[in-house]
Amino acid sequence: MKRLLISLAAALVAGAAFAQAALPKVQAEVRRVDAATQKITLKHGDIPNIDMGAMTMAFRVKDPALLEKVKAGDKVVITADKVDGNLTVMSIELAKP
Ligand SMILES: [Cu+2]
Repeated sequence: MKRLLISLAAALVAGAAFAQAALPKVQAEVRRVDAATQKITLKHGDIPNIDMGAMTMAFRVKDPALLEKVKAGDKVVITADKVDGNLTVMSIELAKP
């Protein structure tokens, strides 16, 4: 069972990585996580794929589960894109120290 779960998790990670391969990774720092509205406020660096310079702003998230991995103050690496006209965080992971 454990082995199956690990395989499943690996497949999901591989699938996610493939889907986001085209989006540039962006350094950011978490300022606020709002689970109720499913938004995250990030101080982010340049996001070339959506023509955005560095700033602090709130994003929607592709999946609410992304918010469970991080908290205010965390240094992270994100990918972001425009989804139905809304700026959306597509992936988020803790930055390697
Ligand atoms: Cu911005």
